[in-house]
Amino acid sequence: MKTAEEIVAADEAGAVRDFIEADPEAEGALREAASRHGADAVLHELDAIALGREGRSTDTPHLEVRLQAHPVFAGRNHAYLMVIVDDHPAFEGDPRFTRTLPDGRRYATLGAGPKDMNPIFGTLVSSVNRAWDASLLIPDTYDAEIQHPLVVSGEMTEREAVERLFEVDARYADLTDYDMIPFRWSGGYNSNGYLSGLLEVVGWSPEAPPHVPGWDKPLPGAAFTLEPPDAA
Ligand SMILES: [Ca+2]
Repeated sequence: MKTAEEIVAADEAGAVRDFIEADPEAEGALREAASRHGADAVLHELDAIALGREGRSTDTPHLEVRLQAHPVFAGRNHAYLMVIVDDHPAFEGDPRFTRTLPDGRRYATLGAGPKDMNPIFGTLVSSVNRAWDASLLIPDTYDAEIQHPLVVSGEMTEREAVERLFEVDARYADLTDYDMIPFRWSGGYNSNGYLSGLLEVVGWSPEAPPHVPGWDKPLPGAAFTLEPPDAA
């Protein structure tokens, strides 16, 4: 276990939670040392933990996860996620978040679709910042902020919930058969089933957007089994 001085010297935000859990009495001393040394990342983490205890947004600036949908054909919608990190220090210089909203906040999207846009005998692939998801030119027919239940209950930070989404997405092998309109008896899944499956694996069960065929056939957890890139 690291000491408060070591954590502050390295400004190591990732060590703060374990430190406080091991010795709750030492939180004040850690905060005092972090203020003295200008350890901004540690102070930020301490604030996030304190806010989480009050059941409030656990990250500053607030990280926003939005479930969105845009029309694809015949009044049917394609669902995807927009993750808005604004200028949150944990995502500074993060290459996933280079796009900006008109108000300047940075975002990335998570979604899936048929490989090479070939819906016939296709393969379902997921990507960060798919062109059609990340584009602001295609108007959304649905847009709702969603919050992970464990963030609401103060057991997880917004940042953990967001990182978990990207981690699980990266574990999908992009090899499942694609069905534009999946049936229970067919072998494939579509972009909506990808998203409802991803959310389910991460422990998230938001209300479905309207007119999203395939949402009720979530890609099973067994499809998200690749070794995470870090562990390889
Ligand atoms: Ca993928």
